[in-house]
Amino acid sequence: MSDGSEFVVVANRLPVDRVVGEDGTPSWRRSPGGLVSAIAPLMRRRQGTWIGWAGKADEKLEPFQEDGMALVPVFQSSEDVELYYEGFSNATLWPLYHDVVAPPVYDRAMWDAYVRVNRRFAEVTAAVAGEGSIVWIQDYQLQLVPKMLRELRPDLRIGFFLHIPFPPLELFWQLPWRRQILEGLLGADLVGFQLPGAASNFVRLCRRLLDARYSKQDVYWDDRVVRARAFPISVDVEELHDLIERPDVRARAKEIREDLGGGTVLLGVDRLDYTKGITQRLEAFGELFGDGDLKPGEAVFAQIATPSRERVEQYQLLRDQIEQQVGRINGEHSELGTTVVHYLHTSYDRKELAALYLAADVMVVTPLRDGMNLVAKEYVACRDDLRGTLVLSEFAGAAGELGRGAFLVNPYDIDGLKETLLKAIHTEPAEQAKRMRTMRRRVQEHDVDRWARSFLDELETPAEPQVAEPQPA
Ligand code: GDG
Repeated sequence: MSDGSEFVVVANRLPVDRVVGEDGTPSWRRSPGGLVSAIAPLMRRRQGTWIGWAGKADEKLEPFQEDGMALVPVFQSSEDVELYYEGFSNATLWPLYHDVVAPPVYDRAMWDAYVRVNRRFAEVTAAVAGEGSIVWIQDYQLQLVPKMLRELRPDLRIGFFLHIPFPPLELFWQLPWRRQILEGLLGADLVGFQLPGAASNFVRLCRRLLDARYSKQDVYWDDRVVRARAFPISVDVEELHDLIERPDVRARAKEIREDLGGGTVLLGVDRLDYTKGITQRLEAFGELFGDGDLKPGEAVFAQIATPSRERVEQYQLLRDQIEQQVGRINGEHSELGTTVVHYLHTSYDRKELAALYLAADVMVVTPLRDGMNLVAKEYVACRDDLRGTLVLSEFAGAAGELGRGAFLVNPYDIDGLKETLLKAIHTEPAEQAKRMRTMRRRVQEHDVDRWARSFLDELETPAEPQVAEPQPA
């Protein structure tokens, strides 16, 4: 065991995607996104290993090396994917943790699959991690792994980070397996959340549900101290800076603006997900034409909705709903040659995304609940010209950091949303610059690299000795 990895990341997915070349040969390409680029250098420096599913059901793969990282695939059968991933992860936990904006499904077969697959992840990790090494487990699909892993390997230092919100007690209480999930998380030494409020929800639940002793954000469990802390995730500022410096990206941004007809460009970029508030923002935008506040050609909305979880029923329903809505808004308000809403149900590469951010006058980010929302931070990171405005939901984690520069909005309040969109559209350049500068300072100083380092620094710091007797439960 001693020659195993000193640093292990465990996530549902491996950080690579399979690509098939023109001659039909398959190969791997590093997945885009901040998490991977923040962790990849750490992995190389520390002889790291990443454990996760390669993305194809029923396929058994041997460990392999890619991009300087050791990758260890975890098997998932089609049934696992259906019950553990699409089921318990995305039809139970996802809606429950996002304010139950859709009804969570409570199904015992899904739960059994969640336990089974979490155990498989724990076993693979236990076999790969070197003596006393650091293990960092990611996200809601793997909340039982910390406890299962600790039972197998008490020598490890275990961290867990939740990328999505952690619900208040009143909602979490619904979950038939609430105790198992909490105990699962308590197997970690450090449980990280996006926001301090989520860490408090967790500590409060440990106290109320498990009678655990606690002191501030520390929970005393099994003769150990489990720290609950907030680490707001961020974006790879350097990667985005390099993208927007490219002449082809600048040229593409100009072309997009011309193609959209020269009016004010509003942009939404989201996975097609019911938590993202896509229908609310389109409704508000459409009504502005009905009210006469906007005229076709004056403003245009480009909504990119990246396909996501397409086999989960709620996602299919949402897709139909949005397509109908876009059809209705365009049918009512567009004119020949001037469409008011451009809806694109597809995914783009990072260059095209950067060009879209540069082309947008108003970035509209209106989730009903979101752990953080990286799109908002990416937009800000791309606007070195200090132009553009951000309309941001109060219910996005990012509102805590960007609230002073963004136009904050309650996405459930359609009139408020309409007013805010108009305000954002009509913001003078000097005011845009002032707001953008405030937001950019925050994002530049708190990038994803700092996020990863601060989590790992905290994980590697030994727990403070107990000074005062913690409160009884
Ligand atoms: C979860 C939490 C938390 C989108 N379309 C394309 C594309 N994207 C990229 C964006 C951004 C990422 O996907 C989406 O991140 P978000 O944070 O906005 O949302 P979730 O996917 O729900 O992420 C969230 C996050 O985890 C991190 O902790 O902030 O709260 O829900 O980076 O740019 N990327 C490419 N093509 C697309 O079409 N390449």
